[in-house]
Amino acid sequence: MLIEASIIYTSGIDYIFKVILTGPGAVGKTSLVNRYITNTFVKNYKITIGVDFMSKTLKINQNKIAKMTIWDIGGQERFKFLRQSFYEGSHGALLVFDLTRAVTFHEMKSWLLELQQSAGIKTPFVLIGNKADLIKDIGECVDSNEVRMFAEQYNSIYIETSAKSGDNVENAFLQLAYLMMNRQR
Ligand code: G3D
Ligand code: MG
Repeated sequence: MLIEASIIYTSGIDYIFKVILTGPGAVGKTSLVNRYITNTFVKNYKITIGVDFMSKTLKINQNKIAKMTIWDIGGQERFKFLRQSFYEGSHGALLVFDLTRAVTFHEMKSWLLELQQSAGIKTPFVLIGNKADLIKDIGECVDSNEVRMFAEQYNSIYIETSAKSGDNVENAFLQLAYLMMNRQR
C-alpha cells in the first residue's frame, strides 16, 4: 500500500532535487525558505537548530515538473565539521550573503569551496545578495560589479532578493532549478 502510494505521488515529477541554502549566519537563509515555501516573513523566530528541510514542487518550463527538497543549514553555519553531510548529495545551492554586510560577500569564496569539496566541483549554484529592501535606506555596501564578476567566473548567476518583501525569491529558486535541470541533461 505504501509503495503504491509513493508511485502515485512521484508520477508526473521529472526531477527530484536536493537544494541547500548556505552562507554565513543571519544573512536571511531561513527567511528566504519561509518566504518561498509559505510566502510569509516571520520576525523574531528562534535560530534554527540542526537542519530543517521542506519541499516544494514547481513547474520549470512548459512540461517539466521538479520537486525540490530545500535544506536550511540552520545553526551549523558556525560549525564547519558538522556541515559535510548537509552538502552531500545536493544538486544545487543558493549561496547567500547579506547586501548590508560586505564581509559576508567576502566570505562567499570559502563557502563555495566548501560546497564544491563535498557536493562536487560542478554543483550549480545561484549567488544571492539578500536584504535588498534595506539598500534604499543605507546605500550600496558591496560593489555589484565585483559580485557579478564573481558569479560569472563560476558560470553562475547573481540575483538580489528580499525575503522581507518577497522580491525575486521565487525567481532565485526557479533559476537554480534551470541550472540543475541543464546539468542533468
Ligand atoms: P539566517 O537563517 O541566514 O541565519 P535569518 O538568517 O533568516 O534568521 O535572518 C536573520 C535576520 O535578518 C532576521 O532578523 C531576519 O528577520 C532578517 N532578514 C532576513 N531576510 C531579510 C530581508 O530580506 N530584509 C530584511 N530587512 N531583513 C531580513 P532578526 O531581527 O530577527 O535577527
Ligand atoms: Mg537560519
